[in-house]
Amino acid sequence: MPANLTPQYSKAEEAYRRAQTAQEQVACLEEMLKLIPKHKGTEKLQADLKTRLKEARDAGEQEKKAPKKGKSYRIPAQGAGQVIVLGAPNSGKSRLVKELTNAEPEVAPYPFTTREPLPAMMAWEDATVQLVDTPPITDSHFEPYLINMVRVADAVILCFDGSSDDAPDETAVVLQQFSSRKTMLADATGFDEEDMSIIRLRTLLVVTRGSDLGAKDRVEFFREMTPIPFEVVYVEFDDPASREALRRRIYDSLGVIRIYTKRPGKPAEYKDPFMIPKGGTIEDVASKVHRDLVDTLKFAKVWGTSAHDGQSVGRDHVLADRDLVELHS
Ligand SMILES: Nc1nc2c(ncn2[C@@H]2O[C@H](COP(=O)(O)OP(=O)(O)O)[C@@H](O)[C@H]2O)c(=O)[nH]1
Ligand SMILES: [Mg+2]
Repeated sequence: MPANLTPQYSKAEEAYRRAQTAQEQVACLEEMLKLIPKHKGTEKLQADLKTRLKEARDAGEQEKKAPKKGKSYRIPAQGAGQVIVLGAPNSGKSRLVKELTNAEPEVAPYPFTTREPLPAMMAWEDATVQLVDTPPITDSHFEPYLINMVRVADAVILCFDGSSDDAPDETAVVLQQFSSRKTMLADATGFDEEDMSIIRLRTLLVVTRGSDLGAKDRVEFFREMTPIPFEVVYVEFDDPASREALRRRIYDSLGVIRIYTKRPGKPAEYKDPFMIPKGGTIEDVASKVHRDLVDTLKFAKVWGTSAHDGQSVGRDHVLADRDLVELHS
């Protein structure tokens, strides 16, 4: 992203990434063009947006004439974020979802057990994260709906069977299936800086059967085959401590913090936090509480690590995880 883009612009861009129809895309692109700072440094991006707007308008006309066919799943995001669990057959996707949530996906030592995406909620402390189990990916088997599902998600878990010599090749195939469709499993989520048709998804590589003696070598081999800018975490699902540690890593991969709110004069209740991005501000919290609050907000009081207890701060104050905020309008 070129410098000097405003938070408002970034939000519009986020909405654009999640737009499901050409009509929604048109609305988001118009908003982005309105919000983008008009200077030399953004000229290329402005031109890019105009091209995309024209394409989206054309696609909108096509959609009206011939509605798109093919299966699509729109799984409404819930909790702190939506994480899509991907991988080759038998890489441990369903086992991961089963161990960390209350869902009961079929877990079996033969491939292609999972056919449909299955969302389930994972708890971590007082936050929840939505995990989505998916069908396996191979050279010859790829459910087209996965592309859209991944492109609107917050993050990806890529499962890698640490006990299998085939895991490096099989996992490279998963990466290729996405990269050939302009979707890169990467270190951060958002549009590619150079090319707005490419979307990048923050990815956590989860090495299942991670206590296998050859697991580290297999991951190293994979790393030599293909650049993997992801975080890597080893897990053995038969070991309760190992699988519990995975919860935190998954939550952390979302890059969010928890903010509690209280009403003036009312006691603090540290429950049902609002989730905002790391580096987020008072204004981000206000927009989550009520859309009108962003305009009417005068100041806030903060208790926690980002301020002295009860300190009055402005809307640009940067918050820390588990801060308590009192909004005054
Ligand atoms: N011991 C052990 N078995 C695992 C682990 N991860 C997956 N498995 C087993 O591997 C098989 C395939 O797992 P599954 O989750 O169904 O694979 P999927 O095809 O990716 O959904 C099942 O028998 C799982 O119990 C692990 O960390 N440790
Ligand atoms: Mg499965």
